[in-house]
Amino acid sequence: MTPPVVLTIAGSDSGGGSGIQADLRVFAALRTHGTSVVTAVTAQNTRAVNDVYPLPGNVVAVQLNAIVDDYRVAATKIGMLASAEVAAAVSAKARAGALPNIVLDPVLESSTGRRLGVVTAIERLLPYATVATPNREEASALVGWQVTSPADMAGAAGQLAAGGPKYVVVTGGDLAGEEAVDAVWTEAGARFLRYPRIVSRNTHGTGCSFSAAIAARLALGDSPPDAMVFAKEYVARAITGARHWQLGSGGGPLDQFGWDLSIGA
Ligand code: PXL
Repeated sequence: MTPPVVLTIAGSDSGGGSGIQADLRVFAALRTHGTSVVTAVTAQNTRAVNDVYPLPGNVVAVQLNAIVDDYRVAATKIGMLASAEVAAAVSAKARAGALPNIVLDPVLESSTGRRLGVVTAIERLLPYATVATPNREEASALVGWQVTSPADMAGAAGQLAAGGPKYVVVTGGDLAGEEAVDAVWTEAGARFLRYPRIVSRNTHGTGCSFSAAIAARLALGDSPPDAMVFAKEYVARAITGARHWQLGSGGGPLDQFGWDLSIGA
């Protein structure tokens, strides 16, 4: 059977843990065909993001044209938008209706504190997104107040949903506690996704993998709420699979293939 096509619009991570490289592994693991538009090249490893080079807007535009002129894209994940110029090229295609089922991961900072995205650039894309997946820090930057507790996360998700995306999940995996809690906003209101916390130093690319898994499941026909529930479980299993990996001296990636097909069965 021909697999559905998923597109990721994101940054390249030379270390292979996050960005385009993580997204394409997720798409492959979930039996979809991954296509990719590179928005920036980063130089990084498991210790730090050393450099970020946004690509010129026209280089992003020609990649987008090549994909949408030929493939029937079923869902689109948007990650790192490191310049206003890149965001303009992407939002032009979104406005034209060429990017279906957008899952927007509003990437602003690496876990090591390097600035990767521009808030105003992300705000341009929000109205076109079906699902947005900010973490607490990203949600705080977008709503303009500090999102701290799970109740705050639900409030921020609702506020962001009023500005465009029908579904918003604010991830709280960085909050202390025995469970990793995410707040989901759907047209039916707020709910929480919970999973027992998995202790691992290898969590680089968690947010990327979560949003990519949602996009892949949308492409396979899931409703957005089902896709979010699936992605939560998928990422938990991917973290579990890489718990004892030692790929570099710092925070390593997830095992995107460390899951089994029985999820959701
Ligand atoms: O975690 C967000 C992220 C997204 N995309 C790229 C990154 C990172 C974090 O390091 O490097 C390319």
